[in-house]
Amino acid sequence: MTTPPQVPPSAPVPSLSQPSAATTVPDVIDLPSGNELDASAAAELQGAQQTRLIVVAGPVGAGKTTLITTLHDLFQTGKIGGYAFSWSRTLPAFERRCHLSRIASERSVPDTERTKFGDVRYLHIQISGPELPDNLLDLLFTDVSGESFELARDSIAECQRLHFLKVADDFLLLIDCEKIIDRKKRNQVIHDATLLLRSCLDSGMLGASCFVDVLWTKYDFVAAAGNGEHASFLEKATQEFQKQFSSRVGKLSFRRVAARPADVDGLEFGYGLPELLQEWATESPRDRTMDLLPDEELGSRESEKFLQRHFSSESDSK
Ligand SMILES: Nc1nc2c(ncn2[C@@H]2O[C@H](COP(=O)(O)OP(=O)(O)OP(=O)(O)O)[C@@H](O)[C@H]2O)c(=O)[nH]1
Ligand SMILES: [Mg+2]
Repeated sequence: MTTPPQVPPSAPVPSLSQPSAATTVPDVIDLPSGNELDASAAAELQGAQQTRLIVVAGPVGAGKTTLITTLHDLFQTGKIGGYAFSWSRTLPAFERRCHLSRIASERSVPDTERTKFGDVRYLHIQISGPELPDNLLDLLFTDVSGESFELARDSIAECQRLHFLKVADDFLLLIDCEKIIDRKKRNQVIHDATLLLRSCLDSGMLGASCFVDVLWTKYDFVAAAGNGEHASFLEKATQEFQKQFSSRVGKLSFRRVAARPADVDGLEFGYGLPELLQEWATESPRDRTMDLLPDEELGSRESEKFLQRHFSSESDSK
């Protein structure tokens, strides 16, 4: 039988919010559960430190969850570029999402579990590196099912339900190259991605300073097809995006990404992700606080009341 750790009454209690004077100090250490964060917990985290919110958007199966979990996996083996993993508030949540891709799950082909349709969840990674303010940067990623974005693409009202868009620093628009190499599907895929970005902007949900990265995900499919036709199709689509959106967002970039590529020459695991991380670490769309809680979800907890009081004047003036 293991003995519970003895904690002196004066030991600090790791917590995202400061305990009030009336709070009694518990006799066990209150370790974070490590579950993914809901909007309220994400707001508390943001209250504690400056955090960059990265919205990972795209239709079902585009590779959103795999992109985030691959970052976590890459950090298991060392630095990415010059940046080291510092800590995560959501480690077990990462591990659960990585499970199907691991040998332990006894699958012949690595896979990612479909994200369930429902509320937004957030995954957190703190990185450290010499160029960062205080040598640290907190990254908060949304993990939302593709259905939510498909609804938002087709309806401004549905788009307005995705309240986290309002405080996004980065909007990653994932476009699935497995579909791009299918000549019957590819025009529709580009059209759908254009509609989603337009819906987010026309609804006023995505700010004009937000950085938008169009990610050609599963790029291994284009690389494996090996003919220049797909690459020139992507080039034309890039020009079309630039024409429509470059003046409407803070920055518009395009990247080839293969978070978990099949065996294709020249494409390593996490292809394209170090460059993304470098961008987050070195360029910032704005300096501001964010309020992740939609007004109707502001509850009665003290931390939520604090956030409401603290940020309401700022959001009123937007
Ligand atoms: N070949 C290849 N497959 C990938 C890559 N990235 C992801 N996949 C696969 O694509 C499938 C869908 O990936 P997910 O990350 O679950 O996609 P998602 O966008 O989160 O999907 P929803 O949660 O359903 O919206 C999984 O089977 C992944 O293994 C890649 O770079 N190359
Ligand atoms: Mg997912």
